[in-house]
Amino acid sequence: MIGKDSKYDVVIVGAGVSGLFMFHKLRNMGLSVLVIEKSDELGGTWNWNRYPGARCDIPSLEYSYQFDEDLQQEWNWSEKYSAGPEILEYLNHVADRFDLKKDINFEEEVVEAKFNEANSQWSIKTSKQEYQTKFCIFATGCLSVPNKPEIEGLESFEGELLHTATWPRDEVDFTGKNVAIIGTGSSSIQTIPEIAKDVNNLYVFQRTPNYSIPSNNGPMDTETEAKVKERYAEFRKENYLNGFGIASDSGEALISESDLEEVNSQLEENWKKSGLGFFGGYGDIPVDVDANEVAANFVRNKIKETVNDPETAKKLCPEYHIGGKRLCVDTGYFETFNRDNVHLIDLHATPIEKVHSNAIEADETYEIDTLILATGFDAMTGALTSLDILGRNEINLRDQWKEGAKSYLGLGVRNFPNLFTITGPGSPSVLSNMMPSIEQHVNWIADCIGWMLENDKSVIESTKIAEDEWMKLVNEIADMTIFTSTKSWYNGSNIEDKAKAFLPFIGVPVYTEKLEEITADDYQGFIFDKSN
Ligand code: NA7
Repeated sequence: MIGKDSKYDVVIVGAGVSGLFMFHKLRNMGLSVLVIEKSDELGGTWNWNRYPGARCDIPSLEYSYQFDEDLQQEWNWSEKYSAGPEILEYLNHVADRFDLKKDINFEEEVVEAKFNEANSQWSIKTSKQEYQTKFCIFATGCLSVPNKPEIEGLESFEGELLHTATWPRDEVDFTGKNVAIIGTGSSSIQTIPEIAKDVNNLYVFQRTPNYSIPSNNGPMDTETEAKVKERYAEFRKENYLNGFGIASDSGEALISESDLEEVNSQLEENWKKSGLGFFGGYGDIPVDVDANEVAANFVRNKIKETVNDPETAKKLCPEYHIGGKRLCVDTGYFETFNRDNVHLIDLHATPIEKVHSNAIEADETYEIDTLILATGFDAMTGALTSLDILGRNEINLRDQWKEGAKSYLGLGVRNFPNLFTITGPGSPSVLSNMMPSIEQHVNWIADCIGWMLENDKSVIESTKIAEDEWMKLVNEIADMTIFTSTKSWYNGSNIEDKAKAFLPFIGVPVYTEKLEEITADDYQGFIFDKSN
């Protein structure tokens, strides 16, 4: 057991996809590193979100680490889109292969991180003890703090209460039960078709409908897999050059410059095979409201063709711009509403009045055994503002971000020296394939620490001007797109009292270019040891 006041070069918070790789990198550099993980298992998102139907919406061949050629050659995914348990198995395989588990402190929660000006060290206070470290890295993910809605009477519910983001390990038996689910985001869209098979009745409480594209998932096509593996490194590089960092069949084609009949036949093809790539299928869908409306209408027509009851179909059709809320990828979601035991309740028409001990009251009172909250997350900042992170002059990050989170490159925050965030606000993160974006940040942080050691620098901090300019750019780019037109967790609108600010950087290639330029220019925008 590591004792109180143990000293490390680096403490990493979180043992998910980013924490595991960060640990591997830094330990290989000869640094003393501790990983602290709240759960008793590694895996982050894939450990917590164990609801039936949990699946990655990025194809398996792209959603995996690329840092080790043997690893990426030897691992075989069973399906085109991997299910949660298989990803968890993969992450455990990686941890075993690189001998990571023994240096992770499980079941320990960080409650405070405090920078000490006198010795430039961080004190990390956990549920169990305290550590000193030079560098502190938050690998706590973008979607890790569940949003629990304030609904009158929720605490009086006496049946089984579940949240998709904190799903129990043991299988939940829905057989013959009356079940309600609140929320119709990606988690709900994935789990509804699975749960509907077992329940007596499933009541879906929808506030805002979502666009969803069929995954057309199936067993991994071994020929495709072999072709990718022949040139895995180039495949990854090519994909990361696309706007959202995922494979895309789109060229530079624009809906606004194309024949409508041709557009519809191309959209049909994209609908069948592209998943999330549907959104980038034409270059102007994300930026031109008229082009966006063509794609949106295409999806609305698909919903109307799929759902038998016209009233239900109408309620399932979103009106906002496609992509404004995170696009979903499903397996039989809209079809599920043709089942007799699935009922859609439109909360725009009649909001939830109250939860009773055994029922939900909205347009009528629905008696239920189980209530599932699929109500999302305090996205992008929640994992950093839900504990006390105290920087220079004991300023709390939560207070510094009160009017909106500001970060430089999504990697560093002014007043918080030697603290790094992986896929923090202001980086492509949730608007990219998380895997390569995580690897990009991990590699950058490791290189930066290496550079500091070589150049005898001990403290790094971003400047206010760099941070302000960076977030200005994030917002200028977002304003050129449809992303700011809709209330979403990208801009904090799903959490009451949260500052409404758009947080992800849109455009992986531009981000990458800027990151490389800044780094080559001696880390412009950061100051070292307050000297330059
Ligand atoms: P999301 O996408 O944030 O979805 C949450 C859903 O819950 C969404 O439909 C919300 O409606 C709804 N919600 C939230 N609060 C309430 C209340 N109080 N009453 C009714 N409905 C509510 O979270 P997910 O977990 O589905 O997906 C998150 C990401 O994880 C996903 O995009 C993937 O990247 C993986 P709203 O739209 O706010 O009206």
